[in-house]
Amino acid sequence: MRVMERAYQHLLVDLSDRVAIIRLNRPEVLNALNLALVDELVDTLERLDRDDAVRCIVLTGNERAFAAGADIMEMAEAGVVEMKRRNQFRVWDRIRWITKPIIAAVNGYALGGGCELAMACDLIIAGENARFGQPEVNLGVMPGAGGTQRLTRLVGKARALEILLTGDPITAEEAYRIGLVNRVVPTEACLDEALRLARRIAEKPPMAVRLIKEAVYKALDTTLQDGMEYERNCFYLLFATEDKAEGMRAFLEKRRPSFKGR
Ligand code: DAK
Repeated sequence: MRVMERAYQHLLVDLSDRVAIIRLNRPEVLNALNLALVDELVDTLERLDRDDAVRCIVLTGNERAFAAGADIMEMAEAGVVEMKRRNQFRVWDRIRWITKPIIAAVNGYALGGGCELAMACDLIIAGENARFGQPEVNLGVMPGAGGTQRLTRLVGKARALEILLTGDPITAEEAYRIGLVNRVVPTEACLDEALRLARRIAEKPPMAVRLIKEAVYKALDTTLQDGMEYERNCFYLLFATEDKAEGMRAFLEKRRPSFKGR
């Protein structure tokens, strides 16, 4: 495992087998997402996205919390002008444009902005002790980083509204049942399971992985017909890659392909 040489304030970042691991690191406040952490996280995601040594990213917290939400201390005294001036959501939106797959490994609390951060990732592996929720309503506000939008798309109107209107957290099992997470594993196995999945994806041809991710997000944003055309053009594009030639040749030669990302 290579510790990525760089000074981080609120993150720990490692690289192993072409998988980057980002750990949120404000354990004293259950990884509450302050402005500095979100800035550092998004900058780091963008840097890893440009790094050819990285093919997949795992984002995690600790056993007690993935993240218990935006930092309430930082918002408590802020008025509307200050919140608008901070323009926090513009930073957050940049996560959407990361081209490499991001897997959230969630143990403990994933609440408010923490749940929104997990949903902004592409896949979620949950430990048995994970708790997902959008408790903003209990603070007199509402989600502001995708809680009403992504959650509704993921689990449907009725379930989303119950979670959003009560503010009550749901268990990992329930999150699995309603399609919010990919799978539930024992708490201590959560990161390993996410890494195992990430390493499998890291072996795949990077350009195909990238275009599959792009096309799936397109499906959430467009009509079926436009999405089908988008998919087809992505498919054709892959015929320009060396990895397509390698993948098909390896199949015909009955050997494992070795993808180069070209
Ligand atoms: N912010 C700041 N500090 C927090 C925090 C938070 N969200 N959550 C926990 N902490 C701190 C606690 O204040 C406590 O600090 P000390 O008292 O030790 O100094 C420490 O973490 C341990 O927490 P507890 O003592 O409360 O631990 P418990 O096990 O008793 O309870 C809990 C755990 C998770 C049930 C509880 O801490 C809790 O209810 N936390 C708040 C959860 C919450 O309401 N989350 C939603 C926040 S609003 C944005 C993106 C999103 C948003 C806004 C902007 N951008 C795009 C930038 C969304 C808004 C939110 O997320």
